[in-house]
Amino acid sequence: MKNPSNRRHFIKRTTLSSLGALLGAEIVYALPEGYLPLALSQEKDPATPFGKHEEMVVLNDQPWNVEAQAHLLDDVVTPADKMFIRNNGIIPENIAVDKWTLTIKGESSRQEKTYSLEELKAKFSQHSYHLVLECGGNGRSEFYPPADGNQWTVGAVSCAKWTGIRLRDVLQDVGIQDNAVYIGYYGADTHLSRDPNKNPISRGIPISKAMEDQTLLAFAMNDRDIPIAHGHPLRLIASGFPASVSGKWIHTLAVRDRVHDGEKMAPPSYAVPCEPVEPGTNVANENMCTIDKMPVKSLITYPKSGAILRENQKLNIRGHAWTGSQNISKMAYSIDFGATWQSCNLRPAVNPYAWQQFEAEIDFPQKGYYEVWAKATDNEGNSQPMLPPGWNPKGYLNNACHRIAIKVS
Ligand SMILES: Nc1nc2c(c(=O)[nH]1)N[C@H]1C(S)=C(S)[C@@H](COP(=O)(O)O)O[C@H]1N2
Ligand SMILES: [Mo]
Repeated sequence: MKNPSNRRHFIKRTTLSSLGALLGAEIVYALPEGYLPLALSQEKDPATPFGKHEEMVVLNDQPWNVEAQAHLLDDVVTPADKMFIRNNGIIPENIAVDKWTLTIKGESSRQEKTYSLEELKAKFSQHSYHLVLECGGNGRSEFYPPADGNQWTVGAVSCAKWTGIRLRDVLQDVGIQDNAVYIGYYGADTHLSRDPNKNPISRGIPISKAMEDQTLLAFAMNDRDIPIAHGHPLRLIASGFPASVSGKWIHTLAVRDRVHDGEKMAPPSYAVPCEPVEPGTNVANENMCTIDKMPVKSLITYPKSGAILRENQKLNIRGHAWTGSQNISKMAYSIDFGATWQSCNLRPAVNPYAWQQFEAEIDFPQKGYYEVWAKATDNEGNSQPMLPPGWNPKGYLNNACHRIAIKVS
């Protein structure tokens, strides 16, 4: 939480020591400092924000930034209550759905055109896909020297079922000019300063990404209205890129003849050094490149880190793997800190940009402490490093292998 009081620090420490009792299980790993599960918050205001699961972790409440823990992400389709929230500004209030409109304009749009939500739903064919959204800063907490910003651990990722119309179909209906290079979004959230002339964030996607089948203007998530925190009533979804391009509460799209220049579009936002740098380097903005595709990554979602087994008991692990490229081709695990790797069973993706499920049955050679590490490889041959790769000033793109602690006693 932001500026935690001493009192809260004290409460946190004492409650954490009884975490094992609370969860009804022994734990090997304690939670890192500054990591406050909703269940342990003594100041639940409001009760459980946005109806989130009580083990979701609040990293900031001004604006709201809430992450999952690995074991909460076990479902193939992430339910709303276990989906991370990342906000740059203040969530819009009193949304009048029947009056909501989407306007397409910009230098490279053939016309300015406004649609009501009903028109969009009636006029264009609807499509549903399972789509991963991962914050570009997921994993930031592992970089050293540390980077400012929300200290996401592993839980700023989700894969929900999104339903909407294709952005491509709408752009074709409006008509875009040959010199169009980028689509910029504008959402209805308010800047933290409450200055109505400032946008909290206004990013976007290159035209090639806008034209993909899976790039949606979504109005439903998991077969219901999109929850307010996640962009109700209309949201751009462009999976495979950092989730910051998937604008929430969208009312306007600009068809640009240049790279969009909205808030948090230019480096250092969502950008990394174009050439690798040594940790701690100050990098000039002109030497930073905007992130496009997200890297290959995976998460062990069962069991929860800290599980304790009996001797000779086999362990079934499972989780998900995903990539900003096409798909995952190989999934492996190690119980000897990467000395040897064994393959996992891997399921195909239900559609491009959906995460893929893996599982394995593990035999431990003797009693003791183990770490199970998981490593995904995608169709382009990219795989995950065991350490946080490519230090960068803003702490983006940490796709290091996930690991869990296991005790065989
Ligand atoms: N309008 C608007 N869209 C936004 C944001 C925002 O603050 N305002 N945050 C972005 C970022 S940085 C991320 S990671 C995702 C988070 O989506 P979620 O909160 O639905 O998980 O939304 C993106 N879209
Ligand atoms: Mo993000």
